[in-house]
Amino acid sequence: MHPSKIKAFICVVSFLVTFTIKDALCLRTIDLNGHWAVSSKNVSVPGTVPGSMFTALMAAGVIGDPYFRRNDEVYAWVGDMDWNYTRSFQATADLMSNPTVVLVCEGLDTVATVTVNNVTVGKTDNMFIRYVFDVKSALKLGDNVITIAFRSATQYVKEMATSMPYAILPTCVPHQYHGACGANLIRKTQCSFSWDWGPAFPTQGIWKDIYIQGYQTAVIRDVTTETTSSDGSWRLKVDVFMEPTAGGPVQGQLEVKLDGTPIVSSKSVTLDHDHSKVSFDISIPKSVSINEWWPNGYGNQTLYELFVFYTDALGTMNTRKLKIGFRTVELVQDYVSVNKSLGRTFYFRINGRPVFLKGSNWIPADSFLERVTRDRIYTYLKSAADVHMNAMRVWGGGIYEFDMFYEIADELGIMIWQDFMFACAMYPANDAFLASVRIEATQQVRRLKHHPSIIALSGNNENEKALVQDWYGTDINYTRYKNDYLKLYVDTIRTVVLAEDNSRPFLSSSPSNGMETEEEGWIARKPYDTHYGDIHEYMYLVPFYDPSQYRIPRLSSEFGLQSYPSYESLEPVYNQSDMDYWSDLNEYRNHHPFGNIEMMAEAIQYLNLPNCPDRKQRFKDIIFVTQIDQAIGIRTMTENYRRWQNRLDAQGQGNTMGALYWMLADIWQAPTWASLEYGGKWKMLHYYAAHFFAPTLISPYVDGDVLDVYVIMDELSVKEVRDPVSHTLSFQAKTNPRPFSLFDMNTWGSPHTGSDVKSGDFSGNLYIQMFTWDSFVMLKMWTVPFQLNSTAQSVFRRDVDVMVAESGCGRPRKCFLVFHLGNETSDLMSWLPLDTFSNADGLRKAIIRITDVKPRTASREFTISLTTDHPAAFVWLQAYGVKGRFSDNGILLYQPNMTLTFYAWEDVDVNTLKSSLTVKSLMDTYY
Ligand code: BMA
Repeated sequence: MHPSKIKAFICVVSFLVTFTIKDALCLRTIDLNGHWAVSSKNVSVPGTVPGSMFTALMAAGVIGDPYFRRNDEVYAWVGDMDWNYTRSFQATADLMSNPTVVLVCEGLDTVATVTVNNVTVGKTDNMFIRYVFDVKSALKLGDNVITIAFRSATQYVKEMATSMPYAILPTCVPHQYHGACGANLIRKTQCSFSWDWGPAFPTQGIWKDIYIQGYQTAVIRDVTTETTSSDGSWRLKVDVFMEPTAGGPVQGQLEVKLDGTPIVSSKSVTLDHDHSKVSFDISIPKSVSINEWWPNGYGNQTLYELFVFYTDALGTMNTRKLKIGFRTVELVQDYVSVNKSLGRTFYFRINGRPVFLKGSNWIPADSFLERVTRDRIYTYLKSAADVHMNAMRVWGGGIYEFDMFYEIADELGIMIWQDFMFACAMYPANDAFLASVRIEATQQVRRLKHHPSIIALSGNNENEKALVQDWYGTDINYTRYKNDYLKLYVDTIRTVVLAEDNSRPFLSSSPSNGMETEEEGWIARKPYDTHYGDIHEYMYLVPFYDPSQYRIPRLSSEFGLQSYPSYESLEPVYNQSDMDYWSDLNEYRNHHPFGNIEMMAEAIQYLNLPNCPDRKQRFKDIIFVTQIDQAIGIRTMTENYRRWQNRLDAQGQGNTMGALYWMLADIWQAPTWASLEYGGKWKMLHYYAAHFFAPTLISPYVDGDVLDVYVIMDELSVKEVRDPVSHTLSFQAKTNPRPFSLFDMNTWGSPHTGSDVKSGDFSGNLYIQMFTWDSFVMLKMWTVPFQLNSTAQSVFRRDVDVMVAESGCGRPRKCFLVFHLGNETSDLMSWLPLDTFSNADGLRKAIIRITDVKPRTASREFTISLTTDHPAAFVWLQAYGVKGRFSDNGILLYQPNMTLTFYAWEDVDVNTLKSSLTVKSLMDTYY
C-alpha cells in the first residue's frame, strides 16, 4: 500500500475506533491547545488554552477568586488592559511540504492581531467566528512562535463609540450592574460586560480550540444535514462544505454513510474556490426502518451516526462524524378562530404531534467559559430533563453554546430555541459590522444545523420591543434605529438563515408576534400581543400566587421571580459580616434594581417575614422565604399556562402552548431568577418544576370564589380538533376512553424515561381531601369521576365556601386541600391552601425528625425517613456539603411520616450524608 494510503487507513481506523473527536482530523498536524504564556505590561503568567487571562491570573495567584465579594469591581483593571498570548511550536518538514498550511482559530475572544514569527497573519474582531488564516509563508522549519495580541474589550468599545456617527443605544448598563459600558459595540458575549444576574468580566483569550492544518488538496470544513419526511419515508440532505487548496481544481471522492443502516452515497468531486460545496440528497427507502427523534416525554431520542469521508487522489483521507436525528418541526400559526382579529396560534408540532413547550432559559454557565465542562452542562440539562422539561431557550446575550451542549440536548430530548447573540440593545448596522455578522450567522447555522434538538432560530432577545417602546431613548431618531434593526435582523441574519437552513422556523426576535410581526413589516405595532407569538412576562409586585394577575399568551418564553441561592453557596464568596439580608454586599450582589426590596414586598403578601434576632439565622430564613415565593409564583404561572392550552376566551386569549421560565442556572453565586444555583444545587423552584411540569398534572386553583380543578395530560395521543362553527382549536384525545390506572402515570419527581407515549384517553377518579392546619385528620373527601377528552380539562368546580361548610373546617384560612389521581393516596397528588400563609390559622412549629437514612442497592441513592408531630408547610431538607438532590423538597407534610430519596452526584457514605442533613419548615422562621 502507498504510504499515504496507509496513513489514511490508520487515520480512519483510529477515528472509527476511538470516536473521540467530532472533527476527525488526521490533517490537524499541530494542536496548539495547552500551555501558553499570558502577559500584559507588568505581568506574565502561564496560561492554559482554551482559557482567558482571568483564570490564568487566578491560577498563578496574581488575583483571587473573581467571584469573591466585589472582586468584579476590584479586578476591573484586568479587563482594561491588553493581553498577549504567546507560545512556540515545531513545524516539521512533513507539514511544510503541504501546499496549504492554515491556522484554525475556532474562537478568539475577541479583538486580536495574530502573528507567526512576527509576521501578521490575521486580525479578528468577532468571538463567534472561526478564523482560518494562511500561515504557510510565515512558518519556518523547526521553531516557530505564535503571538495573539488581544485588545482590551472595554478599551476597544470606547474607541468604537467615538467612531460611530451616532450613539448606539444604550451607551451603558444601569449602575446597579457594576458593569462595563458598550457591549453592543463588540461581537462578544454580551453578558461579559455584566447583566442583571451576572458580573462584568470582559475576558480576553483563546476560548476554543486552536490548531495548524496542512493539506495537499482539500479539507472538510463543515457538514450540515436536514431531514424531511413525506408519506412515511425520509429524505436526508447532507451538505459538505470543503476548503480546497488555492490554485487549480483538485479531485477527490466524497462518501456519506449513515451508521446502522445500509445507506451509503458517494460522489467524485472536483473542487475549487467557487465549487466547494457538495450536496447529497438521499431518499431513504421505506425498507430501511428509521426511528424518529422525540422530545423528552414523547418518545425516544434516537440518534444516528453520520460519517463523511473525503479521499483525495493521493489517498489522503479526511473524515467527519456527526450524530443526527430524524424529526420534523413545524411552527403552527393559523387563525385561532373564524374571527381573524382574535389572532393566530403559536405552537410547535414535532413529527406531526403538537407539543407543549415546558422548560426554561439558558445563559452561559460561567463567566469564564473555560470552566464550563461537559459534566457541568450535563448536570444542568439532566436536572432539566429530570423535572420533565422538554425545551430550553439559549438566550441571546450569551454565546452560541459549545457543541457538547447541543449534543447533550439531543441525547436528553431538550428542544432548543436558539437566539442569535444580540440582547437588550440597539446594534451598529454599518457595512463592517454587518459583514462580520453575516459570517458569524453563516458559520453558526452550519455548525448547529444537524442537531435535531434545535427547533427554532430567533434574531435577538427583546430588541424589537425595546425599539418600539423606546427603552433606550431611540425615539429621538426612531427611523434610523428602525432601519438599523431591519438591516441587521431581517436583511442580514434572516437572509443567511433562509439560504442556509430552511428546515426550522426563524423568528425575527424573542419574543415576537411571529407571522403577525412579519406582516407588519418586522416591527409590530404592539409587540407582546397575547394574540400572537410569544411574550415575556415579569410582574414583580402583584400577588404572585394569584393566577388571575397574569396575561394569557400563546406561549410565554420568559417569566420569572428572583430568589436567593443557599447560604452554603454564598459562603465561599461572602465574608461572615456580609451574611445579613440588608448588608452592603448583599445589596451589591443583586444587580436587578431594587431586587432585594422587591423580594420582601412579594414575601409579605404571602407569609410573615422571618424575625429571628440573630441576623445570620434571619438571613438563612429570608433566603428560604425568597425560594418559597419564587417556587409558588412560577408554579402559579406555569400551571395557569398549561390549563389554557385548550381554552380560548371571548377576547381570543388562550391556546397557550409553552412555558419557559427565566432562568435555569446561575452564572455566579447571587440572587437571581435561576432555579439551579451556581454548581447545580436545586432551589425550591426546581423541585416544584418536577410537579408543575409533570406529564400528568392535577392543577387546582381558585377562580373567584370557585375551586376549579384541571387534569392535564401531555401524553394523551391527540388530534387537533377545530370547532366546526367558530373554528377554535383544541387538542383532543384520539381514541375512546379507557380507565385510568397508576400504570399510566409518570409520578412527579421521578426521572421520566420518555418512551411510553399513551395511546388512549383516560377516565378515572380524582380524590379531593380537606384538611386543617392543626391536625392530621382528613375532614372530608370528594370522589370525582372524570373522563379526559383533551390534554387539559377542568374536571371539578365548586364554590370554596360550600366546600368549607360541607367539610366543617370552619374558615378558609384554617384549611387546605390535597388532591390525588388514581387512588386516594397515590403519589400523583397536588395541594392548595385556601388562604395565604400569613393568614393561615392552626399552623404551628412542628417537630420534624429525620429518623432514618439508609443506602439503597442502587449506588448513590439513599432512603430518608421523616416524621412530624404536626402538619408542616414547605418542609425543606438540605445536605450541607454533599452534592446531589432529593426526590422532592419544599414539601407539604400533612401526614406524620414520609420517605424520600437522596440522589448523590458523587460518592458519599451514609454517615457523611446523615450528618450533613438538616430539615426545617416555614414555621421555623418565626421566633
Ligand atoms: C429578560 C431577559 C434578560 C433579563 C431578564 C430578567 O428580559 O431577557 O435580559 O436578565 O429579563 O430581568
